[in-house]
Amino acid sequence: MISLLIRTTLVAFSVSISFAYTVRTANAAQVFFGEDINTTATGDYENASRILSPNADQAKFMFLSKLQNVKTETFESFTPNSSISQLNFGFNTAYLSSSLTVLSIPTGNANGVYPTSGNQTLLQTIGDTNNAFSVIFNTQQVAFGFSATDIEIPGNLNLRFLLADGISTIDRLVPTQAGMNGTNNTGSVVYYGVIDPENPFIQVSFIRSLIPYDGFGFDDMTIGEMENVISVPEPTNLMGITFVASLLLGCFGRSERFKFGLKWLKKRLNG
Ligand SMILES: [Ca+2]
Ligand SMILES: [Ca+2]
Repeated sequence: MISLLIRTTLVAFSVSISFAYTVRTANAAQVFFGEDINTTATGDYENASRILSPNADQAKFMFLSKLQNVKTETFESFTPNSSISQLNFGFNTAYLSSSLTVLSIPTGNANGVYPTSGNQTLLQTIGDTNNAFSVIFNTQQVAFGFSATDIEIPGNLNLRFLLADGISTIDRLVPTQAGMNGTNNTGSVVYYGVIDPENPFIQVSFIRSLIPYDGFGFDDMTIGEMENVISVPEPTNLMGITFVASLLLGCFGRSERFKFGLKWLKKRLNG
């Protein structure tokens, strides 16, 4: 069973038509997605302007609000336009299965690719379909999020999570709408994040599913281990605690037993 919370912003401002949402699936995985569709290009050209990205920003905020003490790779510390194969997340590192270029682009954009933080972004240039690159982690992760620019054809980016057993995989399509029906939405912005405590993973592959030309830009990658996920009491526990609290208040008044009950409740909520 899937419960879906969708918030839609039809026209945030003239150049952004987009949406952000959170999905909680039955296995407790949470997916955070926001997209800002760029409509500033004219004709068939790659002449779009950069746009603000309130929906992608909101998805990123919602994703990060569920995590604590995580580090984000912004690609700002690398030598401009260098080829890299390692990402840094504080004490954690991750590796790229094939080297990619850190594109320095302080202003404007490169065929729709531009950074979402600072001046630099990770560029996956053109490649054959299914020509994936992977991010390989040195420890098991349960959270992964990133922003991307120029994912402008629906269904063109799929993520394959390799689970901790080294065999099982979960595929997750990044559900972009930019470029629907052939519209020129070059330079659109996306944030995608997933938190899946029940399925720790050791690798995420980025798979181009459709059109092989036109580069993708990636920025602000965040990873999280189990200890980084902010836990909240399960609804059933909350119901139980509320029920016990009602009993204490209703049946015992301000007796010694009531004080003991309050102590127990406080310990439970703090623990
Ligand atoms: Ca950046
Ligand atoms: Ca483009």
